[in-house]
Amino acid sequence: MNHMKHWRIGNPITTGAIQTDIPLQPKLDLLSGDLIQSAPKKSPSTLDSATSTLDSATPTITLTYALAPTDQVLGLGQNLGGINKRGRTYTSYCTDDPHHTEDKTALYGAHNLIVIVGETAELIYIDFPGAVTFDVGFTVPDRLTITVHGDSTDIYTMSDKSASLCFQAFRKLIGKPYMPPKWAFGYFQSRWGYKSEQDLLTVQKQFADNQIPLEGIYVDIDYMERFKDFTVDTANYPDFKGLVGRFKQSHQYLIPIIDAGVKIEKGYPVYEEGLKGDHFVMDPSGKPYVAAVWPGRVHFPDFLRPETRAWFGDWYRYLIDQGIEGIWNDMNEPAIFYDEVGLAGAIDKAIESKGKNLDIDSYFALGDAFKGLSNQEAYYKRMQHRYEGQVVSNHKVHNLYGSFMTQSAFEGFAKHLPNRRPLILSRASHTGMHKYSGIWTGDNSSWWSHLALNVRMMPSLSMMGFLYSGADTGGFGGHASAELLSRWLQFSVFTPLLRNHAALGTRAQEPYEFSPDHTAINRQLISIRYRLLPFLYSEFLKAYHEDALLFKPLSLVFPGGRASQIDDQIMLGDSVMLVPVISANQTGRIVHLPEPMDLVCLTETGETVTAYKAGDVYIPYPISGVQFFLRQGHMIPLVQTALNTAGLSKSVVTWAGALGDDAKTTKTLGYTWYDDDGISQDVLELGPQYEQCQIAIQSDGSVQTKLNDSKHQLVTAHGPKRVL
Ligand code: MIG
Repeated sequence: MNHMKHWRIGNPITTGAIQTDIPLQPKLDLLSGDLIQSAPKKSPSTLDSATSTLDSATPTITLTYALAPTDQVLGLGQNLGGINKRGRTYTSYCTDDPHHTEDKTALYGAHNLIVIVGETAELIYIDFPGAVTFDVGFTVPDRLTITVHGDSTDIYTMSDKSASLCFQAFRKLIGKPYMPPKWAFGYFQSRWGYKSEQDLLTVQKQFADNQIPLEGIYVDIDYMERFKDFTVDTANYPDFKGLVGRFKQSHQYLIPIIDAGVKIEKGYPVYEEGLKGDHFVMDPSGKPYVAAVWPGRVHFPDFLRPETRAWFGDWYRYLIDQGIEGIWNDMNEPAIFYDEVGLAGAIDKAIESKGKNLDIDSYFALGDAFKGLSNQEAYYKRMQHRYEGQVVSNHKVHNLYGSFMTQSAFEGFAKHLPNRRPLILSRASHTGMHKYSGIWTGDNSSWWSHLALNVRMMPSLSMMGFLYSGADTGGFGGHASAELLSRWLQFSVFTPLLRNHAALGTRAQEPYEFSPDHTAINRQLISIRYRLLPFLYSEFLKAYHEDALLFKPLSLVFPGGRASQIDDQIMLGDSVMLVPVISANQTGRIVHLPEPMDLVCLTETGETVTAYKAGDVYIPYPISGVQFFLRQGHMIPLVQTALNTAGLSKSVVTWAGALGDDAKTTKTLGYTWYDDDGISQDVLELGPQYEQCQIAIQSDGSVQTKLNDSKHQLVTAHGPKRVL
């Protein structure tokens, strides 16, 4: 194995992503080709050239790799495209763009990790806080071109036998991920548009009346008083603290949203304190920078300053004091509707156009002046941070903003709710933010293609250490069909974050909003999530402690063959292969089985296991129930469902075991069951806590077990159910 190498060009700005000190390679002289000479000269990849335009006004550093035709390129975390990133361009520049269409190159995260997989695996991580572009065989099919938009950067490289070893080494480099509380693995309902306490209570009651499990409700911007952070609209929420308490009595949680922008309003304490403490980012003249988001004009806290993080982090106490144990940080790319200069320019253009005969060019230019007002690069160039003793434009450190906001929240919670794990999500992220929170994948749409995207994105998020993640189930924008929601739930019951969320103005998509039949189907699916929950939590803890991927592409487990090209089946942990249905009007799907595996079909109360041979097979997959394949020799625990995590118990456990259909020989099934108290932070420092569960089946059918003392039952592909 080769060790991680650390290269430095120029005088880079720290990102905070790297937690391990890796000694620097001798100074890198791009033009002499140091990096090229150091790169391996065999397959899969050769660093062909490294060039730079350091003396230009917009300097760039460019690395070019030759790709062999069969090399796969993995990584890039939260972005569009396939699991294999070839054939596309990608941009790391945290962007609030709610239209995740195929022509886009950037989403909310900036995750500059690439692993090229051929005969060996080559890792490249660009530790840089500004824009980076990746042309992965798009312009020239056999070339990977990485362009760093700056004159200085740190670069980490390593090569090893397999991609898995590279990802593990990378995770060690960036540190342990955020560990959510166990209740964060429950089912959450959300909707932008719940207006009042009454709305939340109605949702809670509907779930109860329909016997659908509910762990909590996300509370979107309308709970605030005119979109001001750390306020509550008392007209709609006369007793917020009381409400939070009532939910908690039912073991349910409210998760309010916090936005990055602080409303400019005389007398509003967050604004007044921010001004007094000099906490806001500046414009080029040194005054607090003015931009507009939800509340109208806002200032942005300068989260890159430790003092500002501590100040803003303390404000989460406002919510913690009312019983809140989880939050979601939104709009922290940061999203900007317009700034003063941008808006004035567009208005001037409109005035100029008045009375003019607008032709094809001027008509579209006028429209574009307004349509293009949001999130302009010019705004980020005007925003000035104070970071590590210098004044630096947001553009140069753009990708750090959301992460530092979320670090502030994490530290605020750690201080005011000590030793209790909070649920924290952030929309924007940079590599390294996985230490402080999970992410949701942003404003997707109620489209089948976005369900497919969700499936493909989960492994890449694992690669970056974002283990606690998931998509808006059912889709955020647009209108969900009953079928789409249920198919999406069949996948999302496996993602650590399971949240149904929808945008204002879209069709209601709570699980009971379609037909009585669909209510029953969705109840069943969400109930199955709770049967799986201890297993999911165990796999999560395992990935946490072992720096492993929670979701993996098939290519990592079955390299080389056809399986390595598949991106609508993924592995969960070491034993489970997920095979979601991701298109409309299907009653099943074709599955590729790289080896013999057993199909597990779950209902709310029962399960069947069926052995399959290797190869391509069509499996019926009805819209009710949950199915997946289990690798032979493995077993996984299933518990009895409950209406929330507080109601779960391990006293009765059904093991789904994959023995195949050959019962003649002695076989042993095993499972390492990780668990902890599910809530305190310090238990993680004790190291992994687990129980080795083992069932040996003799050729005469007799069973020997090493299990804890609860009631167990084993379900396998053949023979009667064995109660242990
Ligand atoms: O511009 O708070 O991604 O989940 O519902 C929209 C309203 C702002 C974007 C988030 C979405 C949330 C919405 N927010």
